[in-house]
Amino acid sequence: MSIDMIKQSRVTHFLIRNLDIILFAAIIFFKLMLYAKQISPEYLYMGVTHPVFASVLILASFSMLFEHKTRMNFLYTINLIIGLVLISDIMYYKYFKDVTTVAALRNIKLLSGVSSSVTSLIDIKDFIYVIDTIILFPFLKRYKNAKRKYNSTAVNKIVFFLLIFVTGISIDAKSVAAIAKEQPTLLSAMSNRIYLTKMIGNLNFHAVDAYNYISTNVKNSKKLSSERVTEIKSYLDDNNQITGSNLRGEAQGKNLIVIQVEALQQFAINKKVDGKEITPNLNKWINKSLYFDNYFYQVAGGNTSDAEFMSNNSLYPAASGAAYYTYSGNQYNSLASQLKNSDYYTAALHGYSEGFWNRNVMYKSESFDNFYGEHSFNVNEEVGLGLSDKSFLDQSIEKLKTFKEPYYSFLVTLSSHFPYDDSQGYGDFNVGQYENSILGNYLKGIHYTDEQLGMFLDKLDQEGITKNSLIVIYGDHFAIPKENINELYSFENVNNPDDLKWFQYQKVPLIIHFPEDENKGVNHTYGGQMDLYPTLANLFNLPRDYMFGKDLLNSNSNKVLFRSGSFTDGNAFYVSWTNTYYNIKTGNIIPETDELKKKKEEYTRELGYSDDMLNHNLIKSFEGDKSK
Ligand code: GP9
Ligand code: MN
Repeated sequence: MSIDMIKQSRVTHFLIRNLDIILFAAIIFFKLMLYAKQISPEYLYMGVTHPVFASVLILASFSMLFEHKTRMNFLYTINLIIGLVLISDIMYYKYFKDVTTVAALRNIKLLSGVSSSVTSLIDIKDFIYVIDTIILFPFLKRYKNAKRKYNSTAVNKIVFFLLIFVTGISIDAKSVAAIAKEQPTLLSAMSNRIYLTKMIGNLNFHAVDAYNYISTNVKNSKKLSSERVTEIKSYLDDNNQITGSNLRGEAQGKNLIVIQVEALQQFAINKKVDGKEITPNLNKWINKSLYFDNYFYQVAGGNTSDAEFMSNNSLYPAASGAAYYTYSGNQYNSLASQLKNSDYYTAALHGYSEGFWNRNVMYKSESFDNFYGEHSFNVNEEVGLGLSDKSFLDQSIEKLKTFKEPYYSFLVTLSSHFPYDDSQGYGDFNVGQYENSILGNYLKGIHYTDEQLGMFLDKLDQEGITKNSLIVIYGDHFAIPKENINELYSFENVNNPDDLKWFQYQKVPLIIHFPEDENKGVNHTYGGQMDLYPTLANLFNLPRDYMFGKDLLNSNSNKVLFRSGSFTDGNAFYVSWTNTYYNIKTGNIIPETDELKKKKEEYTRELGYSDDMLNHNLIKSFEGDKSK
């Protein structure tokens, strides 16, 4: 027999001996690519073949460690499990346009309202993910009982395992590293799970999610000492002492309508471009409202969801990732829960995918009675990221009119979303020299959203809703990212910008409109999104428990603390990444005084307290202690 023939027969023997693994790999690869296609109806990113193939290699590599019969059982079982996971993922996707996570499954009870809708989406075609396990079953038995002349040695098994495993891991690592470079917080914040799955495949997504879930739980498994718990509790008791009665209960019993506006950055307020106001409607409403012009966004890895989290709980964002994802199973003392205790109906409204930022789970944890997400709206017009602000706000008014009063409605807009490139949707707004720049596109986008907000607010007026409602409007976070900040500086004629100057542009407007335009004026108190809940607690005469923020209407503190550890007290600004202090008035760098050092240490402790609150679900323990 020639050399070639010997080689040929060896290869044939190798393929026959490992037919089970080859078949398994082909079937799983097919299923994963079919799933990838189903969640990317518009365009399948073919780069996903690499991480998908890598994830199959990794799984297959473990089978090399087993004897023939065990190996068959292992492969068959894994194939069945993956098939069932893909069926559940497809059902979840069809309803939420999202991917299930451990946290979502763990909080499945929180999704009870939609489980029937999700299961109603089961389609017979989806059983393609498991049909092979039925067809292959008889062959499995025959192949398993077939006499084996060759059983590889333990060394061979380990060598083959390592070869295949390391190959799979290295291909996978390359794909995951690329996505981590493109969107650094995505793997920990899991804000856009569908995008992540499209990039790295279903198995890798679940591996990342499982890793996040386990690492958070391992980190939090250490029980807090009773001294630490007592220290946190006394800090919070002290921080939540009532510090005044200005406007206390002023809005008690009234409806509360909070509108979180996507990327509403303060620099656009009361400004013109090419002689025309950028936000004429907000400017008009500011003149008949209480306006806070030193109000900062304090978001971190959770971006928009952090803005919601802070505004509704007065807890700092997660140290990494998104609290809306990592801590969605915690108990909260949220604004909705407190208003519900005062017999309010509470609803969150947002015209985008319910699973984005894990809102469908988190709003339940925040005790909202209902969440009107994308499926609750007629997506009859899209501007920017999805349902147009115009259509969202028009439809939302009709919903508000059906709510049992008093109600708390938390609305989150969408159209003015980075990179603000839907110029057609935004309509004509001349931005002069800023045309075709991020800044210029933003001005168009926020001008469009301002127009819709103006119509919404005027309609509330016409419907008589403003007469017995408190209306709160604020921006969720910056609009112009750091990489485009020079466009903003040139628009603002800022020369020699430094970190202090950058921070001074990280404000968002906070507008509080009272019935009959009462209490209007400009309040210069330095504050941030952490302070909204305590301020509303004062206005609605709600108890103040477990809040880290201050009541902006009854505080002489100008403290604003950011997740990065940076802070201001209204006179100095501390920039944590350069460990530098600035005098706000003079703009000069100043030395660290004992007083500033003490504040820095106190504020660092405070962030730690908030982290422990989240990591150890302390509100649940504190509330449990109360009921004893
Ligand atoms: C998505 C919208 C945008 O629902 O809130 O979130 P962002 O990308 O701004 O964090
Ligand atoms: Mn946002």
